[in-house]
Amino acid sequence: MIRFLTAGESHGKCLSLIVEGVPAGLCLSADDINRDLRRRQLGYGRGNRMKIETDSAEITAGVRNGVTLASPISVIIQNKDWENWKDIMSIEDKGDSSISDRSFSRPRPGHADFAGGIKYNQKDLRNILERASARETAIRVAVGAIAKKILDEINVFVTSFVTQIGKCSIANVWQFMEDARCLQFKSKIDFLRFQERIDSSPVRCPEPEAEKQMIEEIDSTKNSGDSIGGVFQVMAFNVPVGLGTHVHWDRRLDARIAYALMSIPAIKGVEFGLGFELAKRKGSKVHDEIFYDSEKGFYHRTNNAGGIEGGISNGETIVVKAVMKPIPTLTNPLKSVDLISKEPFMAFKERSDVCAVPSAGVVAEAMVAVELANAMLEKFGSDSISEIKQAFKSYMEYIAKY
Ligand code: EPS
Repeated sequence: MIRFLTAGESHGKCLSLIVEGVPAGLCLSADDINRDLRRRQLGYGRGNRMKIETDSAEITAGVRNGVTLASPISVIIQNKDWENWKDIMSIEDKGDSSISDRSFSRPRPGHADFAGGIKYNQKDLRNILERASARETAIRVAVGAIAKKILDEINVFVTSFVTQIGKCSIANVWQFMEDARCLQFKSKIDFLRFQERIDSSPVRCPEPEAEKQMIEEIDSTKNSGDSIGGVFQVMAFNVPVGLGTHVHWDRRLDARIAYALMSIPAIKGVEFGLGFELAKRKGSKVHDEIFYDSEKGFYHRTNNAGGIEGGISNGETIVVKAVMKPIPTLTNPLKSVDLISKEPFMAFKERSDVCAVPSAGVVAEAMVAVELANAMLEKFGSDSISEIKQAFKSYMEYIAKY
């Protein structure tokens, strides 16, 4: 079972990760992590922070000669912006009055500032902002990249794309998914080609017309001093039937994935397959009928369930969407109250992103990958990659003969 902890403030020295439960014998290098770190930094609508940072992972434990040892792995990502903040964010008490230069007490509606300030008895809301910041998601992407490496061993691939920004949405998500189904991703190279097609779009949307409208939407939002959210879809390909279980509430695969996605800052809703659309349809128009073919075995012709039934993967692509609310830091701020003077004021404003939905998709891939890797380790063993591959092989032989 993979367990991880992260530490780090947005403008602190670095972000740190300790991840436990990664099997022995997995080839792992910083480059495996850096590829996804770069993907998270991209996306139309990001603020100036991404021009400062070039996120890069340093593995400091748990790997020897490029191979995991089954011991805890630790990873660090330096914050380059720390140079500009080291007095304000100093760990040691320097008695420096400049610390108050970046203090604030006017919470931004929609942010953790207000509830966090009261809960932790902090008058300087920077003490809440720094940890609540989505900067922490960089290190989540690092743990996700390790989980993806585990999933690679059984040819399971996870990616995402943006389906909606503001009112602009992709017209035919299902057509795009059908194209992807046809590719089948027999190898990682096939999969990476598909992923590059998505990532080549500045908003990570593979439909050119929707992409154009999304970019215009972000531009007009920026011009009006506002922020905007949207929806992304995460897909996991080649997931075998039988990950997760119906037998207990906290082991259901969809429940675990939903929890993991809801833990990402600004995510307010999650849906699998047809999701909320299911409410409008009759059962006969929803459930994925089951077929058998002597060559391909059991299969479905539709995937309205999003690849999970009864908390168990059913052999189809796992399809899950999540909605991200608009970022709370606004250039034209909303009304707030100063927590010290209790006087009405406009909320605090600081450098921020206008839209971070394309990046949030990459973070969501990471969280889905962690949950899938966990379900995989639970089913096929978790001590060494060779043991897992052996168990996986015999399970697939069993399915073929079932
Ligand atoms: C982020 C870094 C942050 C923000 C953003 C995400 O950097 P800074 O605060 O220095 O601009 O750009 O965080 C938020 C939007 C937020 O609400 O905290 C990053 O690395 O993704």
